[in-house]
Amino acid sequence: MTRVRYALTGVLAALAGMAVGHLVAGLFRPAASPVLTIGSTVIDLTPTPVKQWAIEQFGTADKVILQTSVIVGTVALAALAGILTQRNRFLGIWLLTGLVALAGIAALARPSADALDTLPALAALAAGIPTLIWLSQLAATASRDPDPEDRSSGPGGSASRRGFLLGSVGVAVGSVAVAAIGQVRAGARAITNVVLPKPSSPAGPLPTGLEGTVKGISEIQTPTKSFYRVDTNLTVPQVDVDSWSLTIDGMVDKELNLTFADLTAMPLIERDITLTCVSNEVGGGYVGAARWLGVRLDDLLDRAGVKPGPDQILSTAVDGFTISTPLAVARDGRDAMVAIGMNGASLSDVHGFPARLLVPGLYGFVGATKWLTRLTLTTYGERQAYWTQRKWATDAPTKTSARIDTPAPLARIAAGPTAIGGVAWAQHRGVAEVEVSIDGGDWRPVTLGPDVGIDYWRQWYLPWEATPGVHRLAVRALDRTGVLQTSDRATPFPDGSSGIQEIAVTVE
Ligand SMILES: Nc1nc2c(c(=O)[nH]1)N[C@H]1C(S)=C(S)[C@@H](COP(=O)(O)O)O[C@H]1N2
Ligand SMILES: [Mo]
Repeated sequence: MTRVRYALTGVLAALAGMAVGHLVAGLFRPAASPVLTIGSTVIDLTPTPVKQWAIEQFGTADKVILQTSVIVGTVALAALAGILTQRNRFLGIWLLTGLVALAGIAALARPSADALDTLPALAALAAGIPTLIWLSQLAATASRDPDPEDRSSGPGGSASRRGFLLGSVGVAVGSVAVAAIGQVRAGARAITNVVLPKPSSPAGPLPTGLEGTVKGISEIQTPTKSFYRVDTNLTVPQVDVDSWSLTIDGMVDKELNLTFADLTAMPLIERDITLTCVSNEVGGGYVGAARWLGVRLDDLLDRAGVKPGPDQILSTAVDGFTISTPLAVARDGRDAMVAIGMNGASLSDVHGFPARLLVPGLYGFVGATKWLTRLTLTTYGERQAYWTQRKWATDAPTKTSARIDTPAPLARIAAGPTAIGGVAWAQHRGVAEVEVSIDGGDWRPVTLGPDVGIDYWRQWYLPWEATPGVHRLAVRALDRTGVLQTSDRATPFPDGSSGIQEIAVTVE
C-alpha cells in the first residue's frame, strides 16, 4: 500500500507538471508543450521503416498512438520517481527533473526554437517538484499511521490517510482543469481573414462530376474538410500572416524577401490539381483533388534570377521542416506554384496556411511544402531535405493508379443492376482509359467522368449486373502517354506504391 501511495505521488506530480506546462505553452507557445515536444522528437528520431510501419498500421491515428506511448512511458518513469522518493527524496526529485529536462531539450531541439520555448518545461518543473514534495509528505504521514485493521489505532490514523487521498484527488482534478484551460487557449486563435485577389489566369467552371449519378464515388472535387492530411507535425503550425514572409535565396542573382501582400500583388493562377501522398497504398485514401490559387513558381524564380548550377529547390517550412524538389521538374512549364488558396478560400491551418508549394505530378513529400517560408536554390550534393536524409527518393513522380470507391472491399450488396466506380490518377500525364476485370475475366473499358486536365484525377464507372456469389473486382488505368498502370507490387518506400487494386464483394 505504501509503495502504491508513493508511486501515485510521482505520477500526480508529473501530471501536475505536464498540466501547468501545457497551460503555459497554450499561453505562449502551443507547440512547446512538454507532451508534444517529446512526441515530435520521437517522430524525428524514429527509423524510417518503423515510421512507415506505424503509418501503415495506424493511418492518421499514428499521432494519437505516438502521443499515448509518450504518456505511458512518462507515467511509468514518474511512478518510479515516486517510489524512489520513499527511500530518498532527492532521488525522486532528480528523476523528475531529468524527465522535465528531456522535455525542455526536446523543445529546444526544434529548428524554430528560441528561449521562450523552455518556459513550459520550467513551469512544469516549478509545479511538479513542490507537488512531489508535498504529496510525499502526506504519503509518509499516511504510511506511518497504523493499519486501519489494527483496532488499537485511534481515529487519527484514518485522518492522515484521508489527507493523502484528498491531496491526490485535488492534484488530479486541478491538473485536468489546468490542462484543459491550456488546450482551449492553444486552440483559440482567430483565423485571419485573408482576402484573396482574383486570379489573372482563372480555371474554367468545374464540370459536374459523377457523384450525382454513381452512389459512393469520390466527389470530383474533394471538400477541404475531408482532404487527407499528412505531415510530421503533432500540432499544426499557426502562422501569423502579418509577420510571415517568403525568402528566396541560395544560388540566385537577387535574394527576395516577400510579404504576403507582395505575393498577392503578383499575377495569380487558379488550377485544378490532384495531390497524392507517397505513403498511399494501392486503393488508399491519401489522395485529394482541389482547386488551388497561387503564384507561379517560375514567376518567383525569374524575379530572383536563378544562377547556373542548382539542381534542387530546397523549401523550408516555418518549423524548419524541409522538402526538396528537382529544379528541372519544377521549371519544365508545369503549373508549379506557391499556393495561397484552396477550393475558393485561403489555405486552412492543416493544409499549410498562409502558403504552400504545389508541384503537379510529384508526390507531396517532394513538392508540396506546407507553411512554406523559404525557397533555396541549391544542389542535392550540398543540402539534403528531411525525407532525403531518411533515404526516400528525390525525384518521385506520382505513379498511375486507379481506385475502386464503390462497392467497398468485402461489401455485401444486393443482386441486380449496380455500378462499380471510383477515381484514377496519373498526374501530369493524364488518365486515358480505365479498365475493370471481374473474376479474373477480360479487362473491360469503363465510362470516364469529365476531363479536368492531365494534372487532375478522373472519375470512372462501369454498370454491372451483379449475380449472387463472391466476386473479385480489379481496376487499372492507362495514362495518356500510352503506359499502362503496372501490376508490379511495390511498397510506398522509397518512391510510391504500385500494383493493381483487387477487392472481393459478396452479392446476395
Ligand atoms: N511543412 C510540411 N509540409 C509538408 C509535409 C510535412 O510533413 N511538413 N508533408 C508533405 C507530404 S508527405 C504530403 S503528402 C503533403 C500533404 O498535404 P496535405 O496535408 O495538405 O494533404 O504535404 C507535404 N508537405
Ligand atoms: Mo506524403
